[in-house]
Amino acid sequence: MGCKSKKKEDKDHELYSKKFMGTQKLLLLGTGESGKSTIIKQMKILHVNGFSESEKKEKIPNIRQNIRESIYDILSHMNTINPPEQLEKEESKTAVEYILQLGPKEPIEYTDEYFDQVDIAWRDEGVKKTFRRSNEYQLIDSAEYFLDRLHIIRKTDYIPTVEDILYCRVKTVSISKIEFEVQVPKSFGGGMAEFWMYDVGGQRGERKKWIKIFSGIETILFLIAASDFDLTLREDNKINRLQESFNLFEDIYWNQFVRDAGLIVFLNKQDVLKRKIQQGGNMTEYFPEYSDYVPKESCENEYDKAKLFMKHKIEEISAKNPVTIENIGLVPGSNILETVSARTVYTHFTIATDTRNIRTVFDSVHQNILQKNIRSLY
Ligand SMILES: Nc1nc2c(ncn2[C@@H]2O[C@H](COP(=O)(O)OP(=O)(O)OP(=O)(O)O)[C@@H](O)[C@H]2O)c(=O)[nH]1
Ligand SMILES: [Mg+2]
Repeated sequence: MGCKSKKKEDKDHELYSKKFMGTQKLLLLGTGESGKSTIIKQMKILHVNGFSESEKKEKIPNIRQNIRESIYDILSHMNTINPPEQLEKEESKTAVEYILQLGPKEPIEYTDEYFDQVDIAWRDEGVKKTFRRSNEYQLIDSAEYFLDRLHIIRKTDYIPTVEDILYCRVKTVSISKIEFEVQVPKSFGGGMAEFWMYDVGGQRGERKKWIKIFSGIETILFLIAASDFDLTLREDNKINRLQESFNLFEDIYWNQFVRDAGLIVFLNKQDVLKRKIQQGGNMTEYFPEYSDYVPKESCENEYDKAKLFMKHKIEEISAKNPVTIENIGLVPGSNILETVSARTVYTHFTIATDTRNIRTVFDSVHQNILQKNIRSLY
């Protein structure tokens, strides 16, 4: 601030306040399960009125469905993974048969008998081993979280906690919006800024709907699940999930319909990435260039290196010459018709399920947006 003249500061504030009388439209983009809807839930917690008791109760069927789907998916892959896993206890066999025969989906009445069988199966070490190999098949992120809380979730008077709601997985198949206001820091002129944040479905089949809301978007928050490096897509099990995210980011970076929008990348699921790397997850197996990567910044451990590698990939994509980019076609409008001038891409490391982390990250996100808007007015 020190070297800025008073006059210039006044002008900044004047322009900024003018601009911020209008609503800022943010769009969450990213592949399936990258964490977009979780960010919407955090905005409701941080900037609206959180979840009422009746809203919490409404989530019970979804949470129980998460349990049902998780245990079914784990059990049905015990024999399909290579080499297969065996049950540790003979008594678990009846429980496994019971759960598999019910299938993975609603409708089901969640009886005591059902929860007892899930409990027996989940305690079996062979089932746990299959769970630990879940990158070899498709399993929702919250499987362990909910299965470990079975004794609470099964109760008739169970009311979900805010954390349960943040972990609950429901695939998005429509476009939704949350409206909220944020206090503007004094350094940017104070007052309130109004935001509309849009959520879309990220799986391949959902992306054709994206174009409907591209117009008028000022900022794109692009989510990448950093922990996806050892997973394949639900939609196509031959494609690496993290690679799909990088390709999709590239498509969006050069997309003619959103070329004026600011781009902010969230390298999300840092908690899961950290755990995977600490447990021996090997990035080189999936991204061979990782072995030659030497970070510019100093890093203390392998997790830090993995984080920085992903940031570096984003910078690499942003620095590419557009002439060399081909239409990847992951979203409509991604074919290059003209050169798009270089854009600033802000990157944040996030844990979407952690409200404190998201509060801190959004303090800087709002500043990124405010700065961009001040700059674009000159
Ligand atoms: N541990 C952990 N789980 C996360 C994080 N972010 C999201 N999740 C979980 O990941 C799952 C998927 O998150 P969603 O927010 O539904 O993902 P999405 O991007 O909206 O997915 P689509 O609607 O299919 O496009 C949910 O169960 C979340 O609780 C994170 O940072 N850490
Ligand atoms: Mg979603």
